[in-house]
Amino acid sequence: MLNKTLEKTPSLHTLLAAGILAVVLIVAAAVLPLAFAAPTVATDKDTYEPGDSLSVSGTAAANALVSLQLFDPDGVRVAIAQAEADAAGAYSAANIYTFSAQDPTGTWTVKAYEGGAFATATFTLRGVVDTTPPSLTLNFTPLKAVYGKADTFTITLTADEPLQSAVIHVNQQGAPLVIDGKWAASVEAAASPEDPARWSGSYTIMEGYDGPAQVHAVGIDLAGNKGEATATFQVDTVAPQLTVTAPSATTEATVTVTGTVDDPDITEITLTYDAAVKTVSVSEGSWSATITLPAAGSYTVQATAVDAAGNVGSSPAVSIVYTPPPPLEAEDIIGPIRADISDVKGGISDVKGGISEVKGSISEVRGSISELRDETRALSTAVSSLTVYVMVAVVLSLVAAVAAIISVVTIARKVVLK
Ligand SMILES: [Ca+2]
Ligand SMILES: [Ca+2]
Repeated sequence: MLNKTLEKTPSLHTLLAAGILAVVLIVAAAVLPLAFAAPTVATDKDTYEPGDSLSVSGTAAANALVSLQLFDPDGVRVAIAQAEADAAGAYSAANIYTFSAQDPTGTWTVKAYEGGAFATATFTLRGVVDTTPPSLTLNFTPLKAVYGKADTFTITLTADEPLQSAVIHVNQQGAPLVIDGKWAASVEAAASPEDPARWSGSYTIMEGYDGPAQVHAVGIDLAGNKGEATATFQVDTVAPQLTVTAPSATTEATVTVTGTVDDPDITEITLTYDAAVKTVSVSEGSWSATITLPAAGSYTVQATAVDAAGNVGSSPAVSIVYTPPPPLEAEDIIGPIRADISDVKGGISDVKGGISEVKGSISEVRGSISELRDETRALSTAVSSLTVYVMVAVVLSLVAAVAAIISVVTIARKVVLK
């Protein structure tokens, strides 16, 4: 029994060996974490966005080399780096990766390997936070300089980014903004199925108003930023007013018709007189036309004009009764001719008297010429007689002169000879 008991009782050696093993295990448990510590790793932020750079730091064995690897949410390794721990086991690696807008958002992982062990850290990459309001423009289709009565057109709001919502309001000058408790001028805008940045709706001009209209649009981008845009367009729902003035009765087929139009931008009107149509130019709101009525009868004359917005205005219609004078009798034609012949005869008689007077004058001129001739002859005779007298006088003068010279010479000689 004793042997059996002894066989079942541990020996002193066995107890000693078990005690030593326990001590070694306790010591090993206390020492090993220091000698073979697993590395640690941490990122400098919890959340990054495109443009940010990733820096990590951690601990490892003193002076150990730490391998760092970066994995995106899909498990794709996108970067590797290395860091060296200092004597105290601390390491860091700055800017091991810079995130771009193309990087997938979500949970990323960085792993640090050292001495056959590794540590992991996770962080979040989110998209760029949009704080920029959308830039909006407004367009009208069809685009008109002036929109007229009941014109319907499309107002399109275009943004530089997709919009989650858009509201368009129109304020026609003078028109009520609210009718029956509803926004009278709101436009039901909807996004284009192909382009969430384009929203449009149709608008119908409210009748009875004239002048500029304002459009105000608000668009909200996907991040909730609000953009605004304004535009104006011109409204004219008032038809031009015209007058027409014409003689109520005429005996002439050709008559002059005049009138006015109140719209200073209208340059021509259309004049109708029954089936006939004539386009007439307008100058400073007035117009004048000469029309020829084709036959006797009563004519209805009316002027019509269209303004830039397409509004049509017409003058009141006026009547012209054309009654041509009765046809001419034979005496109506012969009588004036007879009077004309009589006048011509009187004229001829006057001409004859004139000729007679001219003849008398010619006769008188002839007599004068004859008298003049006689006087000329007498004058000629007188001149001839005078010529003889002058010559005799000259000869006598010469003789007297010679005698005088001879006397002087004779006297001189006597003096000299003495
Ligand atoms: Ca934006
Ligand atoms: Ca008008």
